[in-house]
Amino acid sequence: MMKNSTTILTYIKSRITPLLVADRRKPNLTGLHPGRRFNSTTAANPSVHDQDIDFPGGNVKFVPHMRFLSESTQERIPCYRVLDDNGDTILGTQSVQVSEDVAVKMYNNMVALQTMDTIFYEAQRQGRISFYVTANGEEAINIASAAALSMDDVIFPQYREQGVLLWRGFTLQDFANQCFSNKFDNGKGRQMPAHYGSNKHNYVTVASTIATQIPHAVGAAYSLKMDKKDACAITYFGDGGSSEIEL
Ligand SMILES: Cc1ncc(C[n+]2csc(CCOP(=O)(O)OP(=O)(O)O)c2C)c(N)n1
Repeated sequence: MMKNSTTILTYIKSRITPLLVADRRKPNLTGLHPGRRFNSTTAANPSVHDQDIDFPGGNVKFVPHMRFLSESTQERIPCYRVLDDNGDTILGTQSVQVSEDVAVKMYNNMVALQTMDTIFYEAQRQGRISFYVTANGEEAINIASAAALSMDDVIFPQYREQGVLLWRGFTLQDFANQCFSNKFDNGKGRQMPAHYGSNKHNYVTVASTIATQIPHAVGAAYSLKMDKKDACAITYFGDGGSSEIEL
C-alpha cells in the first residue's frame, strides 16, 4: 500500500529501472505496460491510406512540410507528419539527427513519463490524490519538443506537458510534492494536483482554464522579441482549446 509521496516515489523508481533494462533486451515486455509502448506507434486503423487519417468529421491529409496558416479556406487543415506508421522518415520531411546519447536520454524520459503517469493516475483512482492528468500517447511530443528547446525558452503548458518539465530537470520528488501538496511543493499547496509550475525551469504554472495560456505565450513572445532576446515562447493546447475564444 502506498501512503505518501515518498513511498510513491520509491515505487516509481523501482518500476522504471526494470522497464528500461527490459526495453534494451527485447520489445515484448511483461510489466507495467506489456507491449504498449511499441503498439502505440502504429496507427489505430491500419487500413487507412498512408496519405490521410480517419478523423472525426472526415479524413485529414498528411503533409510532409510544415507551413504556418494565418487562415485557411480548406475544409480540413492538413496534418504535418515526419514519420510513417513504421517509424521511418517520410521523404521530403525535414529531420534532425540526434546523437545516441540524446536519443537514449529522450527514450528514458519517455519511459519515465509514462511510468510516473500510470502510478499517479492509479494513486488518483485510489483516492490518494484528488486529481491527475496523464500525457498518455503524447510522450514523444512532450520530450521531443522539450529537447529541441533551450532553457531560456519559456513554456506555457496546458496540462499534459509534464514531460517537458521532466526533461528540464523537475524531479520525480518535485512532481510527487506537487501532487500531494506537501510542504516541499513549489506552489505551497495552492494549486490543484498536476498544476505544476517552476521559475527555475522556466515553466509557467498550469492553469485549469483551457486556452488561456495561448495569449500569455503570445505576449511573452512579443516581449522577448522587443527585448531582442535569443529565446522563444512555446505553448501547447488540445483541439478542445480551439473552441475557446482566447484562441
Ligand atoms: C475555459 C474552460 N472551459 C472549459 C473547461 C472544461 N474543460 C476541461 S478539459 C476540457 C477539454 C479540453 O480538450 P483538449 O484541449 O482537446 O485537451 P485534452 O484534455 O483532450 O488533451 C474542457 C472543455 C475548462 N477547463 N476551461
